[in-house]
Amino acid sequence: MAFFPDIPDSIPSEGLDTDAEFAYRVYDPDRIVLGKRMEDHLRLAVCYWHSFAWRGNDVFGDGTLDRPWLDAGADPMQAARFKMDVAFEFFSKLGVPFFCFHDIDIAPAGNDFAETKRNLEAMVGYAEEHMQRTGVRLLWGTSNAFGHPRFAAGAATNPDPEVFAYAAAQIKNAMDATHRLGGANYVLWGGREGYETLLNTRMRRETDQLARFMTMVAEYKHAIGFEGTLLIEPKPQEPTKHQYDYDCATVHGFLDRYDLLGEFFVNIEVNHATLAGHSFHHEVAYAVDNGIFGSIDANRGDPQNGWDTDQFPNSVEEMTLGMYEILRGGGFTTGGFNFDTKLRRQSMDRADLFHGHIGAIDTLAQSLLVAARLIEEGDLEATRQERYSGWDGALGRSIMEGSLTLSDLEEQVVSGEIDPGPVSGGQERLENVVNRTLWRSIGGSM
Ligand code: XUL
Ligand code: CO
Repeated sequence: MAFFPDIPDSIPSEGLDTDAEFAYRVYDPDRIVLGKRMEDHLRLAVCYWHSFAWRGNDVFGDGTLDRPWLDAGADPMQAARFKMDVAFEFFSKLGVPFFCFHDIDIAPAGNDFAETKRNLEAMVGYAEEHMQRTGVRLLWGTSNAFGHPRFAAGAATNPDPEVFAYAAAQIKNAMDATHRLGGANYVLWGGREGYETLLNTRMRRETDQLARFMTMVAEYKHAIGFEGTLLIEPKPQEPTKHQYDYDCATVHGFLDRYDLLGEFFVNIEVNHATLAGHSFHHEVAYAVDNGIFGSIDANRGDPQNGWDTDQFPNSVEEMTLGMYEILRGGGFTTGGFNFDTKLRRQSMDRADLFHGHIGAIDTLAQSLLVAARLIEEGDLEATRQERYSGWDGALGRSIMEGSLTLSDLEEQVVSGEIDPGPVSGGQERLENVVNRTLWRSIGGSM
């Protein structure tokens, strides 16, 4: 029996002039953009946790959403299968190629770890059947090593090595599940890998533990022959006051320090970037430029508050700027756009989950078109090229090759041979270039 009986079996791509609520206006999986299908550019995924494992509760109030499988009293494995049936009905009606999950999203905890493991294995088997039937694939799997009270002081960074060991066991099983389901990536978000107060914390020892943990994860990936990409998801804080994987630059420094570059890449979440005081495209550009770009969680924050609201992306401008950097870096390899998005608590109609995702998917599709146009027209890149062209000349090359000293340069400046004048950065013109391209895209002229 369908959980979404009023929604058509698939969401058609009907263009901007359609009146249909359940239709894509811009997203068209087969449309070719820069020589590649739109679906293959975006690699869209729905997240299991906020969409199906969350009731709409917040710190001030109970769940509001219609999620009958979460009701108390249901047989846990039966409820997990019901939840999965609904999840796959949703994925296939929406027409996205991928989904993402945490271990505890798909399988209930047992009375002990061995039973929890059996539950997970059984639900992975059930997921395999759904994936075969629908063709929906796994973008990434992950483990929730932050929710249970045993992880209150961290998982890998816990002062107690037994908690480290417990997290290791849990993550091994989640990696096995991801491998078995052919996941394209495995994600590690260190929700409690940070501190609440420095007064009780040995920061360096905790980061050493985190590095040891990540090394074990990389070794296990190779041991089982998992070919997906390992991704670390940066976030500056929340739930902890300070999280060690603060932003892309911090993660990059960590990977470099502990000799893990090449093993881990980043899963950048739009609102984690803004919570870290960066723009989304700053984080993407940093990751691309430093060879650690992996995947995206596309959910945004609210500009008026400082917490993780996990809203559906709806700003074409914000997503275009990030998309431009992604395209400039050659696009996704194993990564994609995951919607780590929450409905608002008042969005309690079953259809709201569709509205949120449909709007978000069209926003990304439109951003792709605008970013592709910016790449094709080449103005931004040509301006950058020209701005740095001095570095291709004799002086720039000699400086970078290391053949000039401070004294050599001083000599040339004293002699008047070098006497630079200020040059405009042209920011306003470049912002106009982006806006003109955005405006041209309104009305479907792309
Ligand atoms: C939390 C967050 C997580 C990770 C997966 O802010 O983004 O949902 O994406 O654990
Ligand atoms: Co996320």
